[in-house]
Order: sequence, then structure tokens, then C-alpha cells
Amino acid sequence: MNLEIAGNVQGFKQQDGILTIKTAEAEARVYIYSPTIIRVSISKNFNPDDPSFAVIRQPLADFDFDESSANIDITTPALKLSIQKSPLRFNFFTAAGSLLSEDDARFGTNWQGERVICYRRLFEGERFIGLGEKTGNLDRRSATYVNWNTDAPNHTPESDPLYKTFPFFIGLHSGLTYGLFLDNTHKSYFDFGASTDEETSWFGADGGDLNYYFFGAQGVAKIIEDYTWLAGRMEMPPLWSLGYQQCRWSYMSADEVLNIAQTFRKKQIPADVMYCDIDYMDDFKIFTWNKKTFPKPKQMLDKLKAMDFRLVTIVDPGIKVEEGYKEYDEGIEQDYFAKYPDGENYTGYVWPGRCHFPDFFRGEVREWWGAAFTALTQPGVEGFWNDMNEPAAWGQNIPWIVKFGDKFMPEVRNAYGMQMARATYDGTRKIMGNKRPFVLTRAAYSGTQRYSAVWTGDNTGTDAHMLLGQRLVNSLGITGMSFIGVDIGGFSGNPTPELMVRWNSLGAYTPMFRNHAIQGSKMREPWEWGKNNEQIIKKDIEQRYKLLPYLYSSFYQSTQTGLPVSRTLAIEHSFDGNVFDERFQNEFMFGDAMLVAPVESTKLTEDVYLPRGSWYRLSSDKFYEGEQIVNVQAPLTDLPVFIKAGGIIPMQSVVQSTNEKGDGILQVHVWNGREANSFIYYEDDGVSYDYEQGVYYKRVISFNPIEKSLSLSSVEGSSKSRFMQLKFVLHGFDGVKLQEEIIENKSGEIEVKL
Ligand code: MIG
Repeated sequence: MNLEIAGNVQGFKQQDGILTIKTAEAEARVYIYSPTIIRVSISKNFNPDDPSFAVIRQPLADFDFDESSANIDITTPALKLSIQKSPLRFNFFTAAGSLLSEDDARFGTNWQGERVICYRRLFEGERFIGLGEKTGNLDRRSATYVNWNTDAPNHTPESDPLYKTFPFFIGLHSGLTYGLFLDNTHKSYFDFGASTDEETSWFGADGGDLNYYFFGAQGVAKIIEDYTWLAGRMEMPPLWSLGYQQCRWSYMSADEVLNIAQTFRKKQIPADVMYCDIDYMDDFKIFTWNKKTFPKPKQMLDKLKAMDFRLVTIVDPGIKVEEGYKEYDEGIEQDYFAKYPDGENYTGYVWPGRCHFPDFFRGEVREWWGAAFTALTQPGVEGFWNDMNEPAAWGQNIPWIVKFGDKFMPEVRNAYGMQMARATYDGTRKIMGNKRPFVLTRAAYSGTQRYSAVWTGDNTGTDAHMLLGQRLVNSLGITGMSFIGVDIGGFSGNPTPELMVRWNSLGAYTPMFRNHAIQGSKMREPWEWGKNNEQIIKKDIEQRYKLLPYLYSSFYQSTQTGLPVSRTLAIEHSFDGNVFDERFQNEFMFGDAMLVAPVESTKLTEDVYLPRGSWYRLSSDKFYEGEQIVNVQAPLTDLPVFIKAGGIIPMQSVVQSTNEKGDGILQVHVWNGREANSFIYYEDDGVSYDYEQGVYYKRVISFNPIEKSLSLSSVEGSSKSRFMQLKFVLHGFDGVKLQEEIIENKSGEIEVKL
């Protein structure tokens, strides 16, 4: 095998916003996307037609640079890229001249065959966060990872790779932050100094270009904002999808689905969503219903609707090989399936038996797939669960010779799931009129947040998996995915009742709150765990519903800034070593104001690290100063949740589903603090896209401790609030009594003095 190095610069030129640099062996192209985002792409052989699945922005026009005998320097208001000519190296600095990241002086970028790797200097004390759905610690220093979307049943808290690919990480050292996104869908590699004498970190891929975006903003939240500016942000989810979701592989008949839904209502345990896993279909044929067990889908959906339930149904990519089956016939006729190079359709075994796989990389195939959802939307399905899209086939080893679009499987495998989710989203959005579809996908690539929520696949019913799940959620949040769930209770195995209760309480603070279990497992619904536990589970689900105004506004924030709903403490406290301590690394902020500490089901007290600031325990209003480790009670009835001093949390009364109005009072909870704080409150109709036309309701809620006031700015947007009245609920304000006052929620400015 030959080693080819990038070599010395022989010449360069600028045209159409691209600075092209030539060496004897390779070519590098440099683009500026914004003052804080510079793209570098290095290749031996650029493919002229190589669109990005992730990036939705265009580079700026030509930019200035300075040439000296040794370097070509590009300076933006925020960032300096110094390109060393001999040999070619890319070194990034802040505008003030602090070194952020540089090529390893010895190796830089080089190739072994088609495999391209960039070796970079590892800084003393440098930490790494990101890469999305990756096991291991929050700080990825000394670990190594592979991106290769994989169906990973029975994975452990160490398994790698899992289902998704997000080749984006953030480096932290010397009080500085930077981000790097390797936009390459081949099998890719990241090594954060695992075995390089603490000198080198490296990343690269089995093929394609060494195509990366460098982010130089200072502050992790700003880097996430920039990354999601580049790769897109989620849109407002349907409000109902933020309610409690009940799933199982599978509820076997319409009667069973209806019966479960009815039991929620009878027991007055709030819930919004029922799921149909693969058994609703006729012989696992996608876009069909089983005629015996689901004979009248519309009737079932009407009944669900009358109970204020929505239905999500699963779809897999594999189309059963069977003449007379509509999707098979059409796919064959139109040539929509992935192929071997000789034109034969690729066949793999999955649930339906022998299957062909739609080529989601082609626009017309995505259109066709999207339109087929009428079989589900006509009876009234509103949510679409995309499974097995790594893609998975029994044997889990699709031949490398199979083609998707004009590429071979290994070139684009990591984006297949994303393209399926894209087809599902575009198609269902189109056929549902003005209604928001809910799309959920297992496999994903950077940018998937534009189309879909994700869940973390087949976990296991153990405490270790519950904690792992939280780390996955927190890490996916760094890479632009805000709407995330884990299978509560664990997909495989049977959790203990204590674990089920504990996991459900954490679920109330998970962006997507879904209970799911493998076939053959014990039933998992809230009433299956004994009377006492049922009451605890019910209370935690009620807590979720009380928090909906806060949660919906937090999702709005994700749509605007890319900041996730569940946030590792490393976003705000990036240089606080305790945050990365294995004892505390699973803690997270849920929105702006709540800190949640996951606790194993076997522990009834826990050490919690409270970072800078001061804090109140949610359940008792007990006050704590920050920057200390506190040992707190953690009974199964009371997961440790803390509110930041100054925190503002709008809440509502308990409702049985998001479709219910409740008592019409918006409760604005405020916890006393020394610093001023504000919260952007957002509402819209929760179901349509009218908000894109300004039909929403937005106002800023402010707390000012100096002026001793609480205020709401006048309303922006043309929508009315679903809350006619308003009530302030104060915590930690000794002697101030506003609790009982209920005032009109008028749209002009509102101010109360404390
Ligand atoms: O081969 O549809 O991760 O959530 O219940 C297993 C059956 C296929 C895997 C998914 C899981 C789902 C299951 N699926």
C-alpha cells in the first residue's frame, strides 16, 4: 500500500469564492461560509458531482488573503486560517491569535489507497465532546470511534458503531472552543488520542474527500448555533408528539390498541400516542393493513381520535418480493430499487422474507415513497416510524457492490436512513395538507433534524442502559438533534419495577417520552407494575403534561438557535472539570432552567454536582449554592431535579392529552435569584404550519431582581393564547405573596411588582 502525502504547495488561485491550492499529489479548496465557519476540502481527485446531504448553505464570495513566503493567511473578523505551504498544513487561530487547532506538524493529511486521514495536534488537557449517538464517556478523549450505520440489537454501553453517523465534534482546550464537521458519508474514523502517546488526534474516512467545516466561535452553544445554521434545524413538532407515547412490539390487533388507549383514559393517566409496530401489516408488506387483526383501520383511528389519541405506524425500507403487491409491482416497473451493477435488483431477507430496497437517493423514488403514505394517512395515521434503515437485512452485510443512485453502498450507506426519513417527511407533509407529520427514524446522518426525530434503538432494561441512554441523548443534542427518545424500560429484557419507575421519571424529562418493549417481554404499560408504582408513574407523566408550555417553548428555541432541549452541562460549563467526572457526566439541563440528575434505580440517595450559580430542588424549593457536590435524597418518587436561581418555567394544569384545554390558566413559576433572567414563551396551534405565516403567540417573560418585577412583553404574532388567565407562582421569595392572584392574560405588556 502506498502512502501519499498532501505535499508542498505549487500554486494557488481564487475563483468564485473558492481558494484552490495545488500540490503535486493533491488539491485543497478553501471556502468561507461565515466569519466563524471555514471549509477545507482536500482531495487527490475531486468528484465534480458530490452534493452534501447535510449542508444547506452556500459559501460567501471571494475573500481576501495574505501571502508570505511560508504561508497563505485568511483572516475573518473571528478566525484566522494559516495555511503553511511546505508541507501543506492547515492551522486555525482566533482573530486575536490564540491557536485553536492545527495539523500534526509531522503528518498532516495523507492517503493510504483511497483512505484519507487528517492527523492533528492533541493539546494538553484537550477534551472532546460530540459525534452524536456514541457510547462511552461525555469526554471522548482517549477513545476511538467508527461511523458505519449499524442495526445493533443487544448493544452494550461500550458497543460501536450504533445506528447513526454525526461526524461533528467540539474540541475544548486552554479555555478555547472549536468545532469540526467532517462531511463525508463513507465509513469514517475518529481517534481522540487513544493510542498516540497523547500527541495526536486523527479523523478520516475510507474514501471521498477530506472535506471538513471548521467552527471557530467561542462558546459551545455558539458552535452548535453555527453548526445548525449550516446543517439546518428542526421545525416545530406537532404538540401531541410531546405527550406520553405508548409503544410495544406489537399490539397485535385493533382491539388491543383501543383497549390500551381506553385503559389510559379510564385510569386517568395522561397519554397522546399509540403505536403500531410491524404486526399491523399484512405479511409485513409496507403500506398495507392486516385484514384479520386490523380489518377497519379508519374505524380504529376514528375511535382513537375520539379518545384524543394519535397513531404512529412503523415502516421499514424492505419491500416484499411478491407479484400483485402494489409497491413491489410499481418499484419493479419504474426501476426504483437498489441494484447490483449488472442491473439486477438487490435482494435481502428481512421480516417480509425476500425484499428489495428503495433507492432513496433518487428524487423520483423519494416522491413515490412519500406518496404511498396515503394508505396510512387516509384512515388517519399522523406519525411515521422509520425503522431498519441503516439499512438492515438479515446477515447485516449488504454487499459492497450494491448501488444506491450512482454510488456504491459503502460511499453512502451512512446517509440511507436520512434519505428515507427525508422521503417520509416530504411525502407525508405534502399529503397531510397543512398538518404536521411526526417522523421518527433509527438511522441518521448530520442534518436529519430537518426531517425527523430519532430514538436510540434497541437498548436493554438495565440501569447502565438508562444512564447510557441519557448520555446518548445529551450527545445527540450537541450534533443538532433535539427531538430524541430512548426506549423507556429498555427494549430487550424485563426491567425491575424499580427501574421501570425510575426510567419513567427520567422519561418525563426526555424530549421524546416513549415506552417501548421487544416482543415476548412482559407488558410494560404504567398499570403493569403494582398499584403503588402505577401512582408514581402517573404522577411523573402528569408532571410532563404540566411542563408542556415550558417544553414547547424549549422546542421553539431549538428551531431558532439549534440549542437542544436536553443539554449536557458541558455546553454551558465547558471548562468545569466536575461536569466530565464519570459520577456527574449524565446530568443535563432540560431547557434553560432545569437541571436533572439521573439516578440508578438501586440508589435512594445520590451525589449531584451543581455547577456555577445557585439552585433550588424542584420538589422542596430547598436552596443550594452551586459549584459543589451535594448528597441528596433520591427516592423513587422524587428524581433529583433542580431549578436555576432566577429560573422561569411556564406550566399548565394536568390534562389527559395535549388536545384538552385544562383550566386555561398559565402558571408562570419563578425562582428567586440575584441576576435578571428572561424566557421566550412560544405557542401556536400545535398542529399546522400556520406559524410560518405569523400565526403564533410569542412574548418574553422577564424577571428583574433589582427592580423587583416580573413582566411579560406584549404579544408578537397573530395567534391567541390557549390560556385566558395567568398566575405567577413564586419560589424562594420570602414574604412576597402573589400566589393566589389570577389575572387576565391580556396581550399588551404585563408587569407586576414583587
Ligand atoms: O428486527 O419492528 O429497533 O424498535 O420494535 C427488529 C420490530 C425490528 C427494531 C426496532 C424496534 C422494533 C423492532 N425492530
